[in-house]
Amino acid sequence: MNATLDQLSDQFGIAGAVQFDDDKNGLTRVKVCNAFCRGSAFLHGAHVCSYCPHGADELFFVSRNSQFQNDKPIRGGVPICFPWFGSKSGDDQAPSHGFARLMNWTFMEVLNDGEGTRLVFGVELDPFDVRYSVSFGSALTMSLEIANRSSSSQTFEAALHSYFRLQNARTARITGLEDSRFTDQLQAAEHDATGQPIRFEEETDRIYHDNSSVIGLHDTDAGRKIMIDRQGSSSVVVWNPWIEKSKRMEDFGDDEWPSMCCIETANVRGSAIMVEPKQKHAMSAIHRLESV
Ligand code: TA6
Repeated sequence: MNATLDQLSDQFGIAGAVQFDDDKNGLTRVKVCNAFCRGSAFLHGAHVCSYCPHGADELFFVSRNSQFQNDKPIRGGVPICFPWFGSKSGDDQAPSHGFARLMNWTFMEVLNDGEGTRLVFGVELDPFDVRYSVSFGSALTMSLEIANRSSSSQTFEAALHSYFRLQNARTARITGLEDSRFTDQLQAAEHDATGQPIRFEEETDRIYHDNSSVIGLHDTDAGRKIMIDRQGSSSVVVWNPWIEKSKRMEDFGDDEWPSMCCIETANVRGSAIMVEPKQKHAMSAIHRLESV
């Protein structure tokens, strides 16, 4: 049984720093404001939807057409893809990107100190116990811990599917992936490293493999860059739907593709994780806004 809004506010609310409310669709949201930033996340999917350092613009993109319903994923922010990525092999009825982003997570803990505000969410997705901590500070740190509570080894895929807001995807570029081979998901083709930063000139849907570099998203027209550091992740997914795919997504505006891109901290396909019985695996993403 999930806690009511009053129970959440009584147990975890901190005046002026951590507040709970229900959005207009009835989804419970936790809002954070501290010396570094403001932000928010829904208990639905443990879905971070906002991170805005004071004096800067919002980091994340959320579609104006996004649905905020219990049985739908939110289009934007940071959907959690788990325990599989994309379609589930052998089960065309399974939800895209797994169940985690469709579930109502339990709010478990809050810590508000000189470093910022850390929220902890939890959900059980048999045979896994999942804990997700989100720290809103001078950077945004998201850490997904997967515990295998079964007596046999288990394999899963996971991704923190961050939708970044861009002034202009046509002039943006992504560094840190120049030396990594990648799979083009659109052509199902394997490619060697290009040696070049990524630029968006068409629909782009790529899984980069064996990469542990710091990724830089350079939003040239906005004069800002977002640095993405990762721990426990060796895949990176890069996506921009471009013109035609945007038209095919009902929860995404036809004209929104220049205003966003996804760079996803992941372990997918050949980097899927096997966890031994009673063991855990943690994957973290740190997003830090810098001016250029
Ligand atoms: O991360 C890229 C991707 O796998 C794309 O293929 C696209 O489908 C995107 O995820 C969004 O997936 P969703 O199920 O949220 O529509």
